[in-house]
Amino acid sequence: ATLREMRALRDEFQRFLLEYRFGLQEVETKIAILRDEFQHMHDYNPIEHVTSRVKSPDSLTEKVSRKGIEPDFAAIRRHITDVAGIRVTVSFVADAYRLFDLLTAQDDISVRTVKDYIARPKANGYKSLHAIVEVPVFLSTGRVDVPVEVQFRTIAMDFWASLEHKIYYKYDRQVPAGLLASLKDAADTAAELDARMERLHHQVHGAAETPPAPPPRPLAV
Ligand code: 0O2
Repeated sequence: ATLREMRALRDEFQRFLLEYRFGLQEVETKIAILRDEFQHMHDYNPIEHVTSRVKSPDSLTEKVSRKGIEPDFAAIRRHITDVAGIRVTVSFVADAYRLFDLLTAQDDISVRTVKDYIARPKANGYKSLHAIVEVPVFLSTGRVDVPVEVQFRTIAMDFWASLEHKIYYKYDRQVPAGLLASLKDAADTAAELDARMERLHHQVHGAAETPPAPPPRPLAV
């Protein structure tokens, strides 16, 4: 490729990632507003911490090759929906669903897919509530709808997932059976801890102080 072509490719890649960064900022602001308003209205903060990342070029190219996706920006846009990712770690399981409901009910957000690994954990024990949402971003060139993967999980689920993630890569995705069984067992212990903490929380604060959950509604998927 000529130098001019290489520069054009670099610019296109930077712009590609920039759109995801903007999408992430929009969703981060929405989560921060919900947190601050919750604190103000209910004197209660359901969010322990929030982390976000735009997928690194390394991990993006690895996924493109692993999934056999055409290496062009349009195909990547279409098939890889976790270029922008935000992880919301909450205190209790009920908070994960409450925040999910509040975010996805906003009328500039559209929900593309939901994977409820809290209700249906993965075979290895992984739990989290995942949603791919699309958020509008307004650029000088017009509106783009950017997909952002939002993961909601409790501190216990996050603790488990971060250790499992390290083990998974340490063993290059081939975790020995004994270790897999121990991890599954640890996931059950984490779930038990979540249930106990939530019961304790209710005992201390009583149902009255906990903001009511929104009315049930069909998932928009
Ligand atoms: P990283 O390093 O966190 O970015 P796919 O994304 O195609 O592999 P799928 O079905 O499209 O899988 O998405 P899914 O199941 O919603 O999972 C996407 C993300 O959820 C992962 O991103 C992880 O962050 C997390 N996740 C899913 N399953 C597990 C698991 O078993 N253990 C742990 N620790 N995390 C999990 P990445 O890109 O794989 O990794």
